[in-house]
Amino acid sequence: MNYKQKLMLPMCAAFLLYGCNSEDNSNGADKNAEDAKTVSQDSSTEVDPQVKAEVKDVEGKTLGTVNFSADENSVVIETALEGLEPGYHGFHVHENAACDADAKEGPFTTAGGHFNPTEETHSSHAGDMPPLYVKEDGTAKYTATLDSITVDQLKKEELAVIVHANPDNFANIPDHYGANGEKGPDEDTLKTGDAGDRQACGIVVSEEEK
Ligand SMILES: [Cu+2]
Repeated sequence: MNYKQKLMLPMCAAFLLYGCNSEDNSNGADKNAEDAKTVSQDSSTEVDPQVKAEVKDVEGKTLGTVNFSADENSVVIETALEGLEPGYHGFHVHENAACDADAKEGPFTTAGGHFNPTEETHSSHAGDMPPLYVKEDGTAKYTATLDSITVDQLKKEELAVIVHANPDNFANIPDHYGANGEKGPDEDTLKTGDAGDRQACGIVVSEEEK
């Protein structure tokens, strides 16, 4: 190979590369358009309006917000709350978008029972969420993933989030806890998990309604 031949090789390679590149560019443009399509599809799921509930205590003080967002076939629940009693609290989505702290039957009883469209026993209610754990300083940070409720239901059904005073036993009272000849959980336990009074409430609203 003489000097000229040696010089020609990289030039040809460069030409081929360039030729190849320019072809690639036109394909690349299509590919970019495709990518843009994919991205806009992705962002349309991202901008899919989230659902939120601003949770307030009986005095009307805001304790924080509960966020619901879709993740494939699940709902991700995220919240940071403050001003609660330390320990575990029953935490549910209830069937009415009504948070009346002065309700005759007791604070936030206007929210009704747990969201339970399929009429299951407690622990299988669509509105049942894992309990909320509140730290000694009265704050709670919480993330849970559920496939028992959908963002669509949260958007459309006019619901509320309730924080209860007591832990939730999910109606799990084994028979050997029966007292006075009565065995197992009573009707109230089966319905509510004995989570007690309602300490805070937030109406579930879709971002698109705002
Ligand atoms: Cu509840």
